[in-house]
Formats: sequence, structure tokens, C-alpha cells
Amino acid sequence: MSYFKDIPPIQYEGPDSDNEFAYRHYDPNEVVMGKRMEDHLRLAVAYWHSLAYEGGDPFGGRTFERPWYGDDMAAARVKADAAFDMFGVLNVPFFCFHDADVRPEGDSFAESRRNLEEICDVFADKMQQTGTKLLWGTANMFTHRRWMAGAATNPDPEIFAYAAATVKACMDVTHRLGGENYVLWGGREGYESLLNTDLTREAEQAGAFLTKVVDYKHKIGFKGTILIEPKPQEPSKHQYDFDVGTIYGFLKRFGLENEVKLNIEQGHAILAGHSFEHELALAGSLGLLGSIDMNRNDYQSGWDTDQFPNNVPEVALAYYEVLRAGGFTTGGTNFDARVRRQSLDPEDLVLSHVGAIDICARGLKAAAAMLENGGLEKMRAERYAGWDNEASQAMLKSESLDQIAARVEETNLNPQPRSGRQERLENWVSRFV
Ligand code: XUL
Ligand code: CO
Repeated sequence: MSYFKDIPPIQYEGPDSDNEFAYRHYDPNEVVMGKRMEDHLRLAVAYWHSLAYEGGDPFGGRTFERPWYGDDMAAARVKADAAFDMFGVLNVPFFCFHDADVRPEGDSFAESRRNLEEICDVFADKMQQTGTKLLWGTANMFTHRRWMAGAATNPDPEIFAYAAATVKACMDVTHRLGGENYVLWGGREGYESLLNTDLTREAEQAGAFLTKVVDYKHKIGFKGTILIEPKPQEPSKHQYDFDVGTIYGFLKRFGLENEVKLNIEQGHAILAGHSFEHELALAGSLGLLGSIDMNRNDYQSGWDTDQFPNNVPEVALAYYEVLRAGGFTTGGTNFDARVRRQSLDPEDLVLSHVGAIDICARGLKAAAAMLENGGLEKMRAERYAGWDNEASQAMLKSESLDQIAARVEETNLNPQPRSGRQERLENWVSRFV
């Protein structure tokens, strides 16, 4: 009997519906800027938060009671049944998982790999039956104690080897399941103390590791995108994949900037001292925008609280940058979000997603309306219009510092500041959100 048996499939009923179990704004078939909303958002449920998380926090353990908790293959199968029931209730097209979310750890590497492959056989059947697709797969190289000092950046080469074998196994199943991306988030790729850390070696190890991942992708003919997920801290005090700008420098250093893109998460952007839209805009401008992990942090606590998004203006500015960058290709919107530990019921798991999906739909529609109106781009173009002539371009490309200085004196240049119009632009945005 399904864990979600009392919950009807969630359908679009429009903004006036007062049915809790309905979408008010997410209509998969509604066409926004020439594309179905489902194809824009490419929504995914995160297996770890909705199926594997047990309600623990640093001060207390499991609060949830789910019939699939357990560390054997039988439990993993019950969990898979519940997962696909939930995807069906929500009518989301994608899911994402780590190896550790879906299979029990074995007594050896080979047994862990076989467990993973066996569960992925179950997934393959269910995906075929339901049409649910895999947005991305990934390896959990942060929970088990072996990873405490990092995976690729570990001081111990045996851990590097174990990490390489782990990623190979996860890429293999991702490839087999038709996954559209493969994600690397390096929660322990960083350090606790600089006193015991060789930064130079660790960066070389990370570069060598990622190069092997990219080579392997080509070797097996995986057509998806390799994505790195930036985050500045937590669990490590300092993490190497700090933010978009930092990863760009890393990719350039190892010649991988055309091979790897980014999976950008709202809460991680905030931890790095940026806004989500900043990280998305920068990734878009560098050609690195791959996919997003949608959530929100608690703005007071300063932790990565992985809550469901509930702020349309913020989400609208995020999708504005996604649309401006041309929208998702292999990427999508993964809800890297979990219910609070007091939210015990199956309804909580489902309705948390329903609310978040509606927020994303509203954000997307507002973003599309802003882009179609063109007001922001027009004001921006006007602000930089001085650069759109030959003389300005010549200054950038060919004039030397002393030539520019001479011209400034010859023409008695006396530039006058102009308004940045920030509040007018904020007012403009408010009309759409
Ligand atoms: C951790 C986080 C991860 C990655 C995948 O903060 O976001 O769940 O998304 O490993
Ligand atoms: Co994430």
C-alpha cells in the first residue's frame, strides 16, 4: 500500500482554486515564451531530502517514521516504490540522487557498486513505466567517515582512488539511466585547518580528478553535462568550489572551461555573500550556466537550511537570468530542499513541493513578462550606449594609457555623472512580481 495513498495526483486548477492539493500557477502545458512551462522549468525531486533525510539536526536524530528506513536492499526497494509514487503524485518530470541515497553501503566497494546497480535496474523499470527521467546523478563523497578529509583532495592517495572508483560507478549508472547531467559537489573538498593542509597539492589533485572525469565521460559517450556545484563552506570550514567566479578560475587553470558547467544553488549563493541572481548572471556571462538547485536559506541563521523557496520576487530575478542566458538545455530546477523536522506527514512531503512549484511557476512567468517587455534591457542598453561607437571601442582595443591621457587634456574632458536609476528599475520590477 502506497505511503502516499491518501493523496490525489496534483493537477492544475488555476489561481482561484482553494484545493490544497492542486497547482494554482504551474500548468505544465501553458506556453511561456514559446515553450511549455514543464520544458522551461524541468522540475526535479531530490531523493536525499525527500526519501533519505530522517529529520535529524545537530541536536537530535530521526523524527520521521517512514516504512522504507533500513539499511538493506529490501528497504531500498520500498524506498524506490515510495519515491516513484511521490514523483507521480507531483507530476514532476525528473528526479536526482546520490548513490548513498538509494542503496545500502556494502562491506566492500564492489558490493556497494552492485547494490547501486541493482537499485538502478529497479529505477530503469520504473522510469520506463512512468516516464520519469533522471536530471542528474551524483556521488555522496561527504557522509561516510572515509571522506572526512576530502575525496579528490584527500592527503591519502587511497581515498583519491576510492573516490575515482565511486564517481566511475555513479557516472556509469547515470549514463545507463539516460541522466541529462552528472553533478560534482565537493562538500569535503576544502579544509578545516590550513595548519595541516597543502593547498597547492590539493588543487593539483582536484584538477587531475576532474580531468579524469571529463575523459571518462567522453570514453563512455555520455552526452550529458558535467556540473560542479559551488558552495563556500559547510560542511568544510573552507571549500575550494567557493562560488562561480572561483570555479571559473579553477576550470581555466586546468583547461576545462569548455567541458564543465555549473549547478548553482540559491542557498549556496547566499552563503558566499552573493545573491542567487548574481551567481546566475555571472555563470550566464561566462557560458557556464548549467542547472539550478532551488531552495532558500533562513536569512537569520546563516546555515544552509535547504528550505523550499517561497519568495516570488527572488525566484523571478533568478529565472530572469536563466531565460536571459537562453534557458536550460540539459539543466533544470532541482528542489534541493527538505521539510522541517516537525513536518512528519506524507502530505508535508508533497505539499512542500506543490507550494515551491507554484512559486517557481510564478517566478518564471514574471521573468518571461519582464524579458518580453524589455524595459530592463532597454535601460541597461541606454546606460552603456556611450560605448557603442568607434571612438570608445578604439579606446578599449588600441589606445594606450598615455594616448588616452593626452586626449583627455586636449579635449578638456569634463564627464558629468548620470543617475543609475536604481529605484526606478526596482519599481519597474515590482510591476511584474
Ligand atoms: C549540499 C548540496 C548537495 C548537492 C549534491 O549543500 O547542495 O545536496 O546538491 O551533492
Ligand atoms: Co545542492
